[in-house]
Amino acid sequence: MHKRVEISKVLIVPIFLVLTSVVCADDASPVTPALTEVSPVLSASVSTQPGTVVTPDTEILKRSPKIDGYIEDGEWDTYYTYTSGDWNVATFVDWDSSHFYVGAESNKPIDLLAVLDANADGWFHGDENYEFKATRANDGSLNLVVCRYDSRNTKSPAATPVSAAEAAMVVMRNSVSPDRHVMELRIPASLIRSFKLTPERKIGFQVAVKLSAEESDWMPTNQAGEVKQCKLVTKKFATLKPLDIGFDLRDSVVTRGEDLVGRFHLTNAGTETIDTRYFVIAGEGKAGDYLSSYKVRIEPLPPKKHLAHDVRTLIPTDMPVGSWVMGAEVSSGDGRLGAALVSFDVVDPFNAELRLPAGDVRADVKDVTFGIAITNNCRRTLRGTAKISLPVGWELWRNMDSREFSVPGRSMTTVMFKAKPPLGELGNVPVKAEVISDREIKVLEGNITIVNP
Ligand SMILES: [Ca+2]
Ligand SMILES: [Ca+2]
Repeated sequence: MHKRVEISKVLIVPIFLVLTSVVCADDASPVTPALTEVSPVLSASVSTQPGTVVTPDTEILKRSPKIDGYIEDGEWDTYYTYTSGDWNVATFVDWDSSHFYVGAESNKPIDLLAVLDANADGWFHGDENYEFKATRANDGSLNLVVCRYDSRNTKSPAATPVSAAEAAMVVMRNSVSPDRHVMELRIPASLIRSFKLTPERKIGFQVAVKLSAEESDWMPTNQAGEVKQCKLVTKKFATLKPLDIGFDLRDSVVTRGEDLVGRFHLTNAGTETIDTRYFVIAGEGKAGDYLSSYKVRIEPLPPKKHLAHDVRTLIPTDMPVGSWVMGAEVSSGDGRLGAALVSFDVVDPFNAELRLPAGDVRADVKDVTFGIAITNNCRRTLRGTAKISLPVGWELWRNMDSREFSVPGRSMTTVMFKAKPPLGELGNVPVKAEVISDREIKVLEGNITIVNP
């Protein structure tokens, strides 16, 4: 009984608050509003005791927050929360295929220090070890300093500021309102050597905050070595035993206008019937603003019985590119039995890239080849038009400045154009291209350099 109560506290109660707003519906029919609070439920099991220790959620979920200085409901996943006296602070962390994200929200002005040991090797030496420090200036504005740990010629690791160009790769936005001080940071993986953001990767990470100006007051620690071993994940599950749940997506990458297809599973691993009544599947957090939600009634699940349900939801054309989360939760007659979170990526239907001659082009060449590489991210065939524009005087082969193309699902093609340079052409030549497909236009720009032979 004690165990039941404990789980109820972290899992059942918060889910209950969410689902009371879901109205009754027939089997598999769309319902609104979507579930929006599965994530706090799953991280609630590691939430912090007030004023004592900080226990972060070391499983970092794939999700793309919007870096605008405002933390919205369902935008981030909580790393830890901390309360001391009348100070309340929450820190947030997420990742996607190209960025690592850190955020904080406090009812008082704070400084923030994030430390990253990208290889999780515990060594703070070399260019996979970074520190991001946002401190308050005298006028109250925040100043971000990005440092790399460099051990060259030193006995202990020293954090050395990176170049201005590298520092500019990190984006920070913050906002201040009465009792609400928010900061959001976006760190590109390309800043950090060998930092490939992939599921199940382990990283060393810590985020510390402080109210005072004293360097010794960082909470929970000011020691670089005290990073937490964290894992980048794309799924989180919480269930009441003996129920097992699973949630698999056919593709973890979908384009706008396509269906996100998945399968939700339930297994009774116990010896008694579980009183399962229904489950809800919906976009979780901000994804709930874009995706339909479903409530499906089910029968109580006998011992050893397995149940699977296919899920299909349209990714609307206005859903921004990035990583999002689907949530699922199962309920019994008197409470919630389990919840799942699964990340997926929304991408453009296609990507296009100019392929220009590598290096300088000699003025006496017969012609120059320009390529437009088109990657179809959809499952279906993509058709469209590729156009090229060159400065006056360039002679395109057969005067052909546009070509139709067709790319099979999930593959790539290169559309080629050949053109002869005008006599005496030297120096920089701007090249412009357009790819039009699926009511989307991508404009590409580049240049080549013509030199004397
Ligand atoms: Ca935001
Ligand atoms: Ca390291």
